[in-house]
Amino acid sequence: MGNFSTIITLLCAFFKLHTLPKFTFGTTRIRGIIVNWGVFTPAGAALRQANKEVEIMPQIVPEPYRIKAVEPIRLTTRAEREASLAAAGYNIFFVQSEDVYIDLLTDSGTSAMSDAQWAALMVGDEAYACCRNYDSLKDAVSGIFGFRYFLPTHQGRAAEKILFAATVKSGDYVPNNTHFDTTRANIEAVGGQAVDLPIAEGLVPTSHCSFKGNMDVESLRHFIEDVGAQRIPLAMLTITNNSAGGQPVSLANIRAVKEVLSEHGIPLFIDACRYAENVYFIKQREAGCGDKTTLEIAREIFSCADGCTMSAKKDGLVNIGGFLAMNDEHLYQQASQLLILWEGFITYGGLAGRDLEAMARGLWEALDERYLRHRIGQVRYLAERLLEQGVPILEPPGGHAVYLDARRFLPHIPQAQLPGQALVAHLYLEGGIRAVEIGSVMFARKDETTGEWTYPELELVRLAIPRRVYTQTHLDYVADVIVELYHKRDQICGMRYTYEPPLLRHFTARFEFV
Ligand code: P61
Repeated sequence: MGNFSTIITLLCAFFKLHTLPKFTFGTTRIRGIIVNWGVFTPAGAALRQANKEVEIMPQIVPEPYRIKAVEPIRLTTRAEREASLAAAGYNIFFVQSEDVYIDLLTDSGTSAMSDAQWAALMVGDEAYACCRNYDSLKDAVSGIFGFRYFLPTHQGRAAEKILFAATVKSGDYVPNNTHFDTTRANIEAVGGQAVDLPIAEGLVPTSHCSFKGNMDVESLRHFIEDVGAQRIPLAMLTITNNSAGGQPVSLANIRAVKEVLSEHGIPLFIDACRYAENVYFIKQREAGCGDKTTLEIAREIFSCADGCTMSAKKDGLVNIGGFLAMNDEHLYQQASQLLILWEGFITYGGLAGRDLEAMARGLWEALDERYLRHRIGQVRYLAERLLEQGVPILEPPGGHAVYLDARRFLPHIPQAQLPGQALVAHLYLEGGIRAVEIGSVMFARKDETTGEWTYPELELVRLAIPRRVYTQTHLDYVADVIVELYHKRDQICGMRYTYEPPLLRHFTARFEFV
């Protein structure tokens, strides 16, 4: 049996069985490995060829850590969950954390710190100015990112606020592959316009493309010609591209974007929240990068940029923290003034000394290849378990989350009846799982004069996987609950608002079932 299993594993690795679509021949699960019999057809052979550049990865990547501290979680009864959700006005943001069994609301600030990071808290130097932990963080930032200057901030959006306040004025434009909502809001807050220029494949839920998070370089070129370089104080690239499903951006795309911007003297800033996950995808998928270390790839990425914003709550593996980094001395001086005004002195930026130390260590840990292999493997494992049972998701899975495609999951519910929100409610009722709607509740817009609604193209439910927190068994549980729900999807009905706030609706709206 051992030999048979090894042969199957090697065959799977060779043929990339798990990334191929399911043919009529169907699939069989053998010791955790999915065998897709369709690969033995001529169509399968063609797809094998097409998939050659995508990485080969076994389905199960064991945890590269063992557990030293545990935090109890409890699966409540169905009746308890019904009461919790009703008390929360059917808005998952208001459900008490202790009433949630598996919390996949976000991967931001929810990581488990390592023993080294917890130990770092004890060497926190809480001096107001020039604490030693600032130096540790400086070493990590210059060692990995390589920028000449940096300023710590309490989280990513604080870095964004300072950057745009210092660079963007009313009437300016900031292009990006896709802006995250805090980035967009901070640009708009100073009168600028945030412009998304993703590649076309990035908007198609089932298109398989190795770097679906890329920016459309030709669109960028045309955009600069149309509005004029003088109205673009900077451009950004978000890696990985969160709003487009956590999809990676290639090194070639980063270089091409930089080249176009350089022709016009426009600086490039990277939204680096999930840069380490992006690095791993580059190492796995981009020609010529397989033999490079994660650190070498990171250095290459940031050598193309003039600065970055960072929410260390993601790939800094901390519960709070961030920074703004840049090469331009004048910008550094301006940003320092704003930091002192809004966050704190330039050596702590709104954080305690102990937070700076934990962040410094977390930044290095996030580049550990064994950690990244497991991390990306977890997301991929959950995605494959769902695809295997025909559950519609955004494909291929990205770096930090699996996105359910609510329009295909619940085709009988029109967007006006909020299918994503209904799915979120039922995931909680069914299994105590907390996910987040990224669809009509978050993005639909109402024309105030006609009262007409415009709905977003994608109606998604994000299952974000916190880093180093949940085990394989937890993910199996999540997959089982979703598959069970999928089998009885016809019984799920839509939702409507009972309270609809004017701004950032998803956080505070209330609902009821139709
Ligand atoms: C998230 F519902 N992301 O994905 P901060 N850039 C990028 C992010 O993903 C990001 C930030 C900047 C979150 C948290 C979140 O309405 C929401 O440290 C690509 O959170 O300030 C954050 O970093 C901002 C979720 C934020 C939301 C705002 O879950």
